[in-house]
Amino acid sequence: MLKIILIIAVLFVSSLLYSGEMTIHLTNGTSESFEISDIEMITFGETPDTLFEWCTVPAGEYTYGWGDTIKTIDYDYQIMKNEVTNQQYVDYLEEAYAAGDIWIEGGYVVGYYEGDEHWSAGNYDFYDLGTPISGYNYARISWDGDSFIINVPSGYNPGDFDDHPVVYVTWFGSWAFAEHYGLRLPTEHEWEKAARGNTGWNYPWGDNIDGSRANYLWSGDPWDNGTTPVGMYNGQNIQGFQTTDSPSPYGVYDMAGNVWEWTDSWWSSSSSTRVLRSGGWSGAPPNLRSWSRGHGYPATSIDGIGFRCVFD
Ligand SMILES: [Ca+2]
Ligand SMILES: [Ca+2]
Repeated sequence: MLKIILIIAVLFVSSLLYSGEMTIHLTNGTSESFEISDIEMITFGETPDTLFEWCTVPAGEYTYGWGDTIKTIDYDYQIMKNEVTNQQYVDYLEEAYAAGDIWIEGGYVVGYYEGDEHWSAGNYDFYDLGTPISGYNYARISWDGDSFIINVPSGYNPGDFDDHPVVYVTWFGSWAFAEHYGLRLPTEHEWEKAARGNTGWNYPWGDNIDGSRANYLWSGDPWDNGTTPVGMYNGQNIQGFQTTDSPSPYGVYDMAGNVWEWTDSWWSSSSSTRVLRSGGWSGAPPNLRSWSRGHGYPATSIDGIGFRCVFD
């Protein structure tokens, strides 16, 4: 409950800057008042632990690649329990837009990237605004001239896809989100360790896959074909569909399927493309193996790619 109050408090603080007192109404009918001075130390960008759910990946050995090579990461790190959702990305866009860090240009959210060994510093596309493609069940963020909204596919209601993973975000847009909150994108090694630890398994839970454990093409979930709510495969029955609890050895969800995930790694030493991991809703099960690699140019913006973040 304290964590929930703190999150709500952060949201209120941003709109009640410099006012003396705020009241939070709880769902049980009671309310609590805070002096702003009690909570003024809590600001966006400084409390990722309260804004997102995290799993600890401890230092140690892990299996890497199709040959299950034993490697070691010698530091602990935190990885998001779930893929970044549409609502979380909209929250970021609203804050970044208000701060002047991003703007709208040619149907894209555009912002500044600091540059690297392959891509010079400058302005890049962060997100391809638009509407969902007919026939597929995922949402897409658009700009209505005043704010960012989550466009749902036909047959759904506003809000239905708030907790689905964001798609159409570019590597630059994923990097910018991480920067905004003081986080970073995982390397593909950090990603794979978080996905299957030192098990050598094909998937986060074992060597075999079925539709109760992950979202892939025609996997039988209620959104075929499209995204599923993040963390859905936790043993729950959702809309009559029974899932099997399928976390990674460290408790991370959707490390196989739902959306491909950007990493901070280059495809090869000479490549200017970034590595993608996880496989997604539009692909076959072999793409979902923990060691499967994909890649894309960092400005790629498509319906099957999202991301999650890490911090040390
Ligand atoms: Ca599916
Ligand atoms: Ca995924």
